[in-house]
Amino acid sequence: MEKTWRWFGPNDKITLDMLRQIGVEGIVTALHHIPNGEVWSFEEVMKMKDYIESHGLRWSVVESLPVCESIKYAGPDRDELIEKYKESLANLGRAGVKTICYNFMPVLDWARTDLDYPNPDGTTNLYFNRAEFAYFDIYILRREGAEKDYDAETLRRVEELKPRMDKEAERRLVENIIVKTQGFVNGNISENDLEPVEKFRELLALYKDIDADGLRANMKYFLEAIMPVCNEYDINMCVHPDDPPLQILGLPRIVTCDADIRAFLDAVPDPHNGLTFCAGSLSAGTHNDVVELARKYASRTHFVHARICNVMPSGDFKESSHLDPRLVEIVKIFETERPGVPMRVDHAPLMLGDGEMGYNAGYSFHGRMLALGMVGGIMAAVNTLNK
Ligand code: DNO
Repeated sequence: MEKTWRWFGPNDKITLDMLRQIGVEGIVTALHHIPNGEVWSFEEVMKMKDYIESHGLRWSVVESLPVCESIKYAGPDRDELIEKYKESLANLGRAGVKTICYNFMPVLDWARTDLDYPNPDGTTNLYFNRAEFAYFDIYILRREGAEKDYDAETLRRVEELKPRMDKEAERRLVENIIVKTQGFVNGNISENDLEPVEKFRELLALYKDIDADGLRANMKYFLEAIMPVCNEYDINMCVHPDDPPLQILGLPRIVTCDADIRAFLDAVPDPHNGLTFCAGSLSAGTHNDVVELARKYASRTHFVHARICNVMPSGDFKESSHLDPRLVEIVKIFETERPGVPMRVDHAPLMLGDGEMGYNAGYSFHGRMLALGMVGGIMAAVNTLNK
């Protein structure tokens, strides 16, 4: 696999020169300064590409070219937005940047309740506490009928949590779930929003009449519309699975399991319609056998996210080590079947001063560097043993 790294542009504190020193070969980035829905002009694309190349690296993957909400819920301006999306794709294609990661998750891009959960060894991790998430849903968002979506044990934990949830604890939860995890990925809510919960409620309301089938139809509509451009420029689209791969907040979620993946691949049977194999997202659902999924969908995978989660009996989950045996198997599958496919490590712990650096949640330097070393080691072992 090609060793890539998610880099957030020239303002990222982690520089391209640093990345070259640690064995990164390709860059995963986006034009983060261009607002969602606006065209990425050829000039802007080339500026980024030249900048990356002037540092001896290549722009391997776009993560993400964001799909606007209005395309997802089929708003009145969706055709206009799809035309703009096609223009951006054509400009990327002309520039030779041909692997595009995107997601089709309504409203929320990814969800965690804790961004610095302490580990016994002094590092910290991202963490998803199901009871805290349910507390957010029931008592902060006050979504109608929310309790019905949780099992009795989770509801019991929510009540246990309640006395500890003062204003500060609530503010932190809001910040983690809908601000800090969303803003930097071109999400809907940014650090500048004064009423994030209110804005979030309005966004959720846009989906009140859309079920999974409705969302599937909208995804198919979008993919069918862009496939001619992908064919013309040989662009591979790779959808990121829903993170976590569960139904949450009453929203439809359609990339959560084997059947979902099969459905969107079959809906638009074009090899350019593919998958970002995010082992971490898929492993956060106990219904998924993530190694089996890797085996099954390697041929339709155009981009790999190397990380993996441990799900506890409570439904809480946490990132596991990049040396987890399941990840070793997955690396082996892709290294054998898809040599050269871009791979980036993801969501590594904060360690050795990472915490003070103000990095985007999940995107530490030392933690990711160690993870890249681990995954690189697995790749080298697989290649040696395969000979
Ligand atoms: C979080 C990421 C996601 C991912 C997007 C792709 O760390 O895995 O934000 O980039 O969902 O569109």
